[in-house]
Amino acid sequence: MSASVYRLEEIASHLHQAARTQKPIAQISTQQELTIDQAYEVQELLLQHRYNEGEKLIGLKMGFTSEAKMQQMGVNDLIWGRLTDAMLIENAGKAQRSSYIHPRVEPEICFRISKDIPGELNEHEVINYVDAVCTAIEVIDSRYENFKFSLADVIADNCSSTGFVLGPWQPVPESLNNLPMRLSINQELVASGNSNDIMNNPWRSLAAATRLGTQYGQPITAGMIILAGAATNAEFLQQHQEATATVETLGSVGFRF
Ligand code: OOG
Ligand code: MG
Repeated sequence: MSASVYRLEEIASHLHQAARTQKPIAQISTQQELTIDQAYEVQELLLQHRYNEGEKLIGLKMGFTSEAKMQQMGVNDLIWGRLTDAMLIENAGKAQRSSYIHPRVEPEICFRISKDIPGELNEHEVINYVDAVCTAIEVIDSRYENFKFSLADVIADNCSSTGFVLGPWQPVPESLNNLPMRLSINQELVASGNSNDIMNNPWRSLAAATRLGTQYGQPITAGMIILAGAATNAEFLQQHQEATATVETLGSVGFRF
């Protein structure tokens, strides 16, 4: 065990620099103990760096809402992170590979919030606070070496959030259950799942966001977008490759490096 003990703001600053310079850092958890609550404090401090540079909070993301993701990354609890306007990649557009460290892509469902959420809601109530849904790709890019982390590490790192692409908004369907979800790279299918893989019902992921948002003092307000979490493994995307995600009935979305 190393003797170095960093203050929470120092950790936030290291993570911010890692993202800005594309230079990964060692996991915090191998150097000092970080509780889950402290990790969320680091995340808030990290976002403060981004707000200070002019970025705006536009939504939240849920993570580890599927068995596939928990197994791939070796963790076992839900996490949530923050999305800013600077992370948005235009649908069918291009992103700079050089602004990432070791980016991975994953297929997701995204909710658009229609009115301020008053507090914790259940999976039936949340439907009344959403006016559109769409297929999305999340680009995750851990600031830790080898994309390896503990639960506290990844929370502190804003849950690997780095980019996201949104497909055309669709009216809220009768049900979000049992929708096949696919991820392709250069038109080749690399991962497939089902919306049921997201907590048996993607609305539960949004309900969990209202619970965790309430617990950690992060309001969910009208106009925000919420990513429900990936239904499949995330896949690395290389320079000049193109990623496409499809959720049956909701449509497709894509971008390239
Ligand atoms: C953490 C983010 C998890 C998801 O959809 O489950 C996540 C990671 O895997 O790096 O975004
Ligand atoms: Mg994700």
